[in-house]
Amino acid sequence: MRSLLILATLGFAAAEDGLSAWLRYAPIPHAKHYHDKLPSAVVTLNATEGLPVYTAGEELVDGINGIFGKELSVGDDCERDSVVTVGTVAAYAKNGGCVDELPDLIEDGYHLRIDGGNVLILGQNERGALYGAFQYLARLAQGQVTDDTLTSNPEVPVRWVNQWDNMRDGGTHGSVERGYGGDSIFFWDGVVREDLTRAGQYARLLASIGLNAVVVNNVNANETILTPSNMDGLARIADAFRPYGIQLGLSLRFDSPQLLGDLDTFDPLDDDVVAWWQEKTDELYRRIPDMAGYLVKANSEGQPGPLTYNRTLAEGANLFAHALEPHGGIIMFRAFVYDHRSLDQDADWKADRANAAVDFFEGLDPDFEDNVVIQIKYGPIDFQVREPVSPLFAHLRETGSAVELQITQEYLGQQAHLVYLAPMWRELLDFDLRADGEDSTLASIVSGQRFNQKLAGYAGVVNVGHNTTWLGSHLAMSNLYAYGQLAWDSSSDPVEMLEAWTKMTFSHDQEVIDVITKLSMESWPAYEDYTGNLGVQTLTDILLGHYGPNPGSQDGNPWGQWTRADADSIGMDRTVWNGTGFAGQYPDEVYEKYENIETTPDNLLLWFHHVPYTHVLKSNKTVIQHFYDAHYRGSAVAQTFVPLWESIRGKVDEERYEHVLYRLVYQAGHSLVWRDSVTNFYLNKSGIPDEAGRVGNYKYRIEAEDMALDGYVPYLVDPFEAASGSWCIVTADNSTQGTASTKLDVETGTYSVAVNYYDQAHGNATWALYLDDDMVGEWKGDHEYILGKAPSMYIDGQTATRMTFKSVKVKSGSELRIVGTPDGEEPAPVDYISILPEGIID
Ligand code: GCV
Repeated sequence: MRSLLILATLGFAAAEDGLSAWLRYAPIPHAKHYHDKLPSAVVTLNATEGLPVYTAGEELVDGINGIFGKELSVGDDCERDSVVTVGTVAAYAKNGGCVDELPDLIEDGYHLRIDGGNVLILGQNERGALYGAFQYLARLAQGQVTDDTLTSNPEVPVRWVNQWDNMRDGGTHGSVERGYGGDSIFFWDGVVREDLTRAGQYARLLASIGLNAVVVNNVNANETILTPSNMDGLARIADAFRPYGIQLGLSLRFDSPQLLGDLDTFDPLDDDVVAWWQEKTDELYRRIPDMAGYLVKANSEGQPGPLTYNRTLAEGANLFAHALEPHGGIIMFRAFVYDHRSLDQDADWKADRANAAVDFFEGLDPDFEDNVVIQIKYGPIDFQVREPVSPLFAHLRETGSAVELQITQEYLGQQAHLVYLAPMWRELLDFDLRADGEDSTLASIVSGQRFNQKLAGYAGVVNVGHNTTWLGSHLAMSNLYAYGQLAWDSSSDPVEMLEAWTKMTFSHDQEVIDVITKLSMESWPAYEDYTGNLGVQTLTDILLGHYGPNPGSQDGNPWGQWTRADADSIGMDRTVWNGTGFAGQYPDEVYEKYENIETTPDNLLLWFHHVPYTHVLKSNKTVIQHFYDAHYRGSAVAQTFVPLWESIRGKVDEERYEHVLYRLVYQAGHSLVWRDSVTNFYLNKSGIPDEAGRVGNYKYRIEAEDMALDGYVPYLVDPFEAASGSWCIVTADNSTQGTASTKLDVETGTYSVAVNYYDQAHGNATWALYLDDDMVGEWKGDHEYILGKAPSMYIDGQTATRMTFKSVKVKSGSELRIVGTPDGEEPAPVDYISILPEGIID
């Protein structure tokens, strides 16, 4: 039996900076006790350096050493006792192993047999063997040192991730579009990076959760990706991926033949265009024989496509399908097709961006080639906190579809807010579209089972960056982990995934597991509560960073994320009888449910219906009171995240503890910004007061514009609701220090002192807070270097921030003074200061 000498170690330092994510292989409690239940040697079958079985051997050596402190010898005798053998089924059979009894494996599947120290890991292919090794190691890392026999096959063949990496920094929305973890790990300055270490590490993480391909560049693609030197660079990325069985995919720009190839057309039916794409595809496959395929965004948000030439989307997709077919590649063609320039809500009550996907794809289903997969965002608009499942999934019967999920939290707090997404994905995957009146969960459709399609699956927009945390936040990595698990097995449970992830990422300590589970499981409902509820969408500023609150930005523009809020009513009427007709795109049972206001669930009410603010929900509350209550409830939950996390201080390494704490404190403050912005916006629109008297009444606040100002001047904020009382103060110019002071009219006692200010990009202003002659604290406006969220230079809901000093001793009649020093374009803005007795949030 041939084997491989494994000498290398993986070189992943134990530093707790997040780089190793859940693959830390950290020692587990009582590690030594397990030594005699573990293998003593590893045997890899027919391993070649740079391919997954070889990697599997390295991981097993490294993992068992890290977790248990046991060094495995590397041998070639799999007959001897206490050996972990890893390889393909074919290699095992060739080497005399008995495979007669093994259950069937499909592509990428594996068997795992654990019998004390004798462990057999067999993959249907090399990648499957590596998945099996990672599965075995994941069990060990969670302390499961028990005998077991299992066979695991992936539910779907397409388990891809998409990176929206630009070729250069300063491309659309930064180096990684909607990426919050730093610069691209693949590209820099228009070319592929020389050092691709992070690309290999990324592939390792993805392989460990069963994923199989990465589209490395932005769907808003650039034709220069196809220059000869960049194709050489792509080949180097593919080389970095290959040891982990991860394949490379590529986003293409539809008009590349014109931009790069000097053709005077990009018509998909033009012979020269067809030949151009074939040649480019052949060139790519010469460099990267195992390339996974292409991803194309066509006729959407400025990206060109076949419609320019009156060709159908199917003709556009098939252009690439034909070029890829000889090489076995697939084309992921996006359903995110809409025209963001011509939609007009005033001119046409029936206009609706949500209709676009089904309208554009209607009738094309039979026309797509077999190697086309339609990649569909989970909802009809754009990764909102709550959307119904896209009805297009029920329309494609012959062509396979993949659901596009977003791990990067574009509209969901951009990793500066904790939002564990698996519960949302669970609900979406379990949603039954009732196609032809039969069970048709989204999971069954994208597995290809429901409509008997061979190609189908998952595409996750991940957008990791150079930051050692990958996504910009340690806790956000549970989303990537869960995405992989769900793509492999759509029935995976959000809590179980989280617990497994926590054990491997942080600790086996039950308190740590309980705290992270509680925080994470409460995070999506809380975020929905304090951002946009009842199906109104997230209410982020959609014209700028998609981050902070700006409910007014949804309407009055052609982007089509409308709420149609006026003085009396709110919501998109998407009924067939009176509205945009969107509800009619669903199969009958679902259509009837959404068409009828009585059967539409409250959490999607405003998605489907336009109602007065006084409309009474199933909960017996009015819409407007629900808004008020939910925003207060959600932001109150976010306040609890901080003490919860603090309760495990010392049980998590200091570096990651502080990193997470910083973000949770920030989130607690920003959730209040959200609460106040949204509730005041709708109070102002509707004129209907909050029954509980909270909205607009903040008795613990001292408005900065009401303080005595020296060097500071009042500033009217736009949108008005992004400032308490609509005003803040800014320094008179960008070189004058400002002071705002007031005499405190509070009883002597211990308080939390909260300062709401604005941390803009383009400057690092400083603030210092004093009580009489004592400094309470000072801080800098440097979030642009700390939080990965979209930077903003405006004084608005994106930059509004709260700083809280706890347990401050305050004397009645003391002078409170805040001194702001501007820097760059940041005029040290202050909104208000709250003197909060114990337990009060305000
Ligand atoms: C990559 C939304 C995002 C864009 C993104 C687009 C898409 O519009 O804001 O940044 O572009 O979706 O998914 O193509």
